[in-house]
Amino acid sequence: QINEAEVVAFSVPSYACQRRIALDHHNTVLADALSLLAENAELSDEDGRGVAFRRAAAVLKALPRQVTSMAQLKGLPCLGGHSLRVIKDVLDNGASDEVESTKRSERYKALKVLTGIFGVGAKTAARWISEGIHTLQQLQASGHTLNRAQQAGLEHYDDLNQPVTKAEADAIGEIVEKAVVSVLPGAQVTLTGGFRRGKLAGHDVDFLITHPEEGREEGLMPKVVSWLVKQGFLLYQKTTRNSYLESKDGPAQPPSNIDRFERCFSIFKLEKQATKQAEMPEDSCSFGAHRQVEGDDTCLQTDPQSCSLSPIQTGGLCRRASSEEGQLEETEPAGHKPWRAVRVDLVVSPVSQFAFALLGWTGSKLFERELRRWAGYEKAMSLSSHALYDNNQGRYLRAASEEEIFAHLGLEYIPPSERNA
Ligand code: DCP
Ligand code: MG
Repeated sequence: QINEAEVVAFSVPSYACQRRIALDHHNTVLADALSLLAENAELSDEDGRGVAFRRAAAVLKALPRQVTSMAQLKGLPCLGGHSLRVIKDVLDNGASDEVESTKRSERYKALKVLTGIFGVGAKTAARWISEGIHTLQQLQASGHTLNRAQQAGLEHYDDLNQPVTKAEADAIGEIVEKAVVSVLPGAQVTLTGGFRRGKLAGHDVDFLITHPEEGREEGLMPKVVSWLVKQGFLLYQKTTRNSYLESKDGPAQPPSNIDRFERCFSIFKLEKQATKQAEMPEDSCSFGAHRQVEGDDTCLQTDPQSCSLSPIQTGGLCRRASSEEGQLEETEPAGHKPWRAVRVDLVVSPVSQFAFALLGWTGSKLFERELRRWAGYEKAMSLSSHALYDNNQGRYLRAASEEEIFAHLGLEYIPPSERNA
């Protein structure tokens, strides 16, 4: 019996950017439950509710021990009534009815399937669902005209819904590096996004490109892209222009989360041989992170729980683990093509903005949101992936490193591996 009066309540600072959140934490079940509700809210175009659940999950991720009683949560920030009900349900019954029924709901499943198409967001998916379209087959039969991104998304659907491994990210990094130095010697490529935070898998690979001499990076993206196209590395690409203009008097544009760097959304064609064997963990079942035997992709994992393939690919089962007596089975179900499609984002930044771009593209998304909220509400500053503007002083604050930006913001420095809010 727990004497509630003796329970020591946890304490956590209000903003996620004040906390150190490693990938591993003590409350996975609770955080996963809240994250699923956050995802469902985001897929339903209810971003406000989504953020509330993300913040609640991020508080649980920051706790030093597993939560065992509601009393421990007293006084913690960001835990609203709805989140507390979900937590209580999980603590009392082992699972939350709301989470379980959401997972089973036709609408959630259809939203997952349709937004799994590159180029399809929550709004488009909702429109299709209202027309009775719940599956890829129904979408194809509907005769809807898809844009170029969505066509590519559909064409490479299975590949793009397989998690990208660190080994694959590194293999792509080598190609991007080669492309970049070929067209501009001295230019530098940095891996950002989830992989910079130490994640072992991601939905895409994010790179930031710069040159140590200001201005030399101008016009770099089209050159890199045409090098990659010429070498046959791109299955799809769309480049957007840099439209950011910094004025001396203040932010040239109202503070916005939308980046204005030269940016390329692409789909890479990655030869499977290019993925280095040595970097693959042997005990993992995520696609690509398995042992290669005689040049074929095979997985030695027999526990379906450790398979990170999405249920879309596996129909809810790890295909490899479902083979008889855990026999080796090939990963690629059809075609045996020697390559796979991978989503890659490239961003070019002038070196004067590099630290801001690096901080802005390392994530997590909630960590970024919280940094901007901290800057605005607590410091009267506007932070973007380009600059930091001090509204009180009426000037931009320069920074050559992420450490300097945290210092400007009056925050303790948090390294990338602890920004997994
Ligand atoms: N980002 C941003 N604004 C955008 C797009 C991205 O601030 N419009 C930032 C926050 C993200 C980072 O860039 O953390 C990379 O975006 P991803 O969507 O690739 O997110 P992650 O890399 O963190 O996750 P994943 O592992 O799923 O790729
Ligand atoms: Mg990413």
